Amino acid sequence: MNCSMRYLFPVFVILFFGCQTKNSLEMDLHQNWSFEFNNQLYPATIPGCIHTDLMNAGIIPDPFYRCNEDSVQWVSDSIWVYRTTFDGKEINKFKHAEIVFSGLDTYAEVYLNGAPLLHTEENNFCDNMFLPWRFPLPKTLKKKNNELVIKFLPSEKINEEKAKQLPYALPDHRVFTRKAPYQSGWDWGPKLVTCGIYQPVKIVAWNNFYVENIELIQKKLTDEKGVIEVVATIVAEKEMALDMLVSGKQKAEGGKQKEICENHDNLYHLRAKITPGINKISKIIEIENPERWWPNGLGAQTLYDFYIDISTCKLFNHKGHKKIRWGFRTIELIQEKDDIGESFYFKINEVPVFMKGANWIPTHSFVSEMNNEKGQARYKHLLESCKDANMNMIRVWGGGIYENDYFYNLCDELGLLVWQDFMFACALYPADSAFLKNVKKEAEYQVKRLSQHSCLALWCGNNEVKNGWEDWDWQRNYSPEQRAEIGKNMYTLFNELLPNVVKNNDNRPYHPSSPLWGWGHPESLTEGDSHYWGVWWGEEPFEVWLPKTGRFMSEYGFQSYPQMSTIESFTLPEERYLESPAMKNHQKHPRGVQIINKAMSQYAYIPDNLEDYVRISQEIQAYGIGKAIEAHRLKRPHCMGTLYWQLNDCWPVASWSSIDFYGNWKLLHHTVKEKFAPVIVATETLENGTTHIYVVNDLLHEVGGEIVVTHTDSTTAVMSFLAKANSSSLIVRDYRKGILKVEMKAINADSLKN
Ligand code: BMA
Repeated sequence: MNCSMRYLFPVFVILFFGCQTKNSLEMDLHQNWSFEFNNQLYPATIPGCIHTDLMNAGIIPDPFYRCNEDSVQWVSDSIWVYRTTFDGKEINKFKHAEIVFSGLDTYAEVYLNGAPLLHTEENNFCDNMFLPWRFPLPKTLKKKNNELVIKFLPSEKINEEKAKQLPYALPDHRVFTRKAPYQSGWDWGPKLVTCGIYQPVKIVAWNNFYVENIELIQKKLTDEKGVIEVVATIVAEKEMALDMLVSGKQKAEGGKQKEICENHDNLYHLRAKITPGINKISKIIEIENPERWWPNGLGAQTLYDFYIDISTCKLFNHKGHKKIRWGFRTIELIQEKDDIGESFYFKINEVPVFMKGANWIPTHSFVSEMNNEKGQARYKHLLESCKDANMNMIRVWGGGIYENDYFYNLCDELGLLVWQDFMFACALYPADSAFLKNVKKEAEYQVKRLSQHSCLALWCGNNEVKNGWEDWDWQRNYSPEQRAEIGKNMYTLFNELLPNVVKNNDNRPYHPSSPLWGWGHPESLTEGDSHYWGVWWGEEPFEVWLPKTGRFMSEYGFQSYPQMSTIESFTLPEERYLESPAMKNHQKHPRGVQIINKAMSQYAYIPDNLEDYVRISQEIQAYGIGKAIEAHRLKRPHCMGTLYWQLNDCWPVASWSSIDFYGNWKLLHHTVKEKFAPVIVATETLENGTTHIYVVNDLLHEVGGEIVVTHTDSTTAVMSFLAKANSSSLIVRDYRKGILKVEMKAINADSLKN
């Protein structure tokens, strides 16, 4: 059961491990919470955050509505105190007990019955939103009404204090706190710097031993054999013998399950001796002829469910202490010098795969809203929409959060590979030893957690930090010595610390910064990944996509307005025009309207009413991004991936998204589905007006069919084609001028089968 499921069913759970009854206890602590405001107590929802609690109490209005965002800024400046009570009677029966917070946002002091729980050498308070926090509880608790108090300190004030300690100013002060960057406002998101117990909290108590973690490592994979190692971390109070048993089921598409080992006790059983303190025990498991997990579009997402039981005697219940799902696949990032520059592409199961997908931002301005039932439905809809639109990769962008397990489980099931940024974006970061130590703990925790998902394909150090440093005019604010120091700091963080954590805890590839080069550099077209923002930021026309295609297009995009019902959700009827304060507050790009207007006059016209403006903005966005996808795909193998900016929104807003905050597909998402189809026809118009016609075939076998060319004089021409497997084939060279459209017809149905 994952954390978010527990949140849905907040009940006492007592687990029985082994022969001793009541060896351990796990108890959710989500009840009876309140927060203080003006010396009064109000009920709090846990997991949750201060903004949603204040909204529920009727103290602040909905920040998404009209210009309310501005009127709730005071919330971020205050100290917020949360409290609850719990009984100690059951917990006192155990020798060891801990309170475990899966996530606190962010600076928090924790007190139990008036005494601080965390005053270590390093920390006076919790200081990282991306880490769980565990505190040992005193040996004896009060039978009733133990009071737990959490005091959240305002992160922005702490940022200002930390900024003063540096001899030079960094471009953005949010960097001093390990907290979701987008809360500070983005060019598609409101500024809502919240705080709270945003993830589940529980009490864990045990006697004899406690299973802290179980992980699975894929050691080797061939067609004949899949070798994995199951490693359990166990905390014990005394020397004892333990049994670990692993059983499993294989689950192919369609939900069919079969046992992978019939005799549990003999096959994957380990008896280990453990000693007081932390122990690691491991067992190698070999699966004969493993079926592979494939990304969406290339085959089934076969997943094996492994159930791991740990006990002091051989009485297992075979339900498993922990279930880990695994899909056998290999992942490589190929970066090799070639006659263009240097390649940047993924091989999955030894096959070069063209990546089709989008950039993912957090699905809500309040992270706590992602863990509840509504949040899970939002995840499901968005990720299923990715699969529907023929995507095979999602980039979790570095200005948001490391997503919850529910997200990665869905990606495993849907065949969506994940490009995972570490949470650093568009800024310069400090590198003092306390900061680096904190980041190291965060990276170790997140790498271990996410390495357990077959979908995870790549770790990337940050979003646009290198690009920002090289191209965004920051450097002129610093002396040569300061520049050298900042450069060194970036190197320490992104080229030493993070890759070392990845190397020591995972076998995925690491890429220091996305993009490798900013879009003004010629190298952005010849090596690494590229964010092409000449269109939009540079106001260039869509026709430049083709010559500006790099080796892997990890960002590019164009804005549109969300549909009228979404606009209606945040405006009064009389505010439904572009220049109204409410509409302007929901267009965060400084030149957004101007850039859309320019494209409208170039490709259509600027309408005089909002309904038409919304429609035409979506048509232009769909046309423009559709053209980009065609260009990137027809240029394979020069280019081997295209991830547009951005899939989704965190509130109702005008943005680059293809799906709005309420889950409505914009026209773009329909176009993406078409343009990401396994086989498409794509065209390249040359300067002399003639056209090259390509068929791009991502399938692993040849495909045959017909192309229909319609001319401007309404005549048509039909041509048959045979397109090579997993490539882009030039079918017609220099086709005459005067083409209206080119379509693909009658693909040989058999050849579409995998
Ligand atoms: C990209 C992203 C975001 C931003 C987007 C649109 O480069 O990394 O920072 O929202 O541009 O401007």
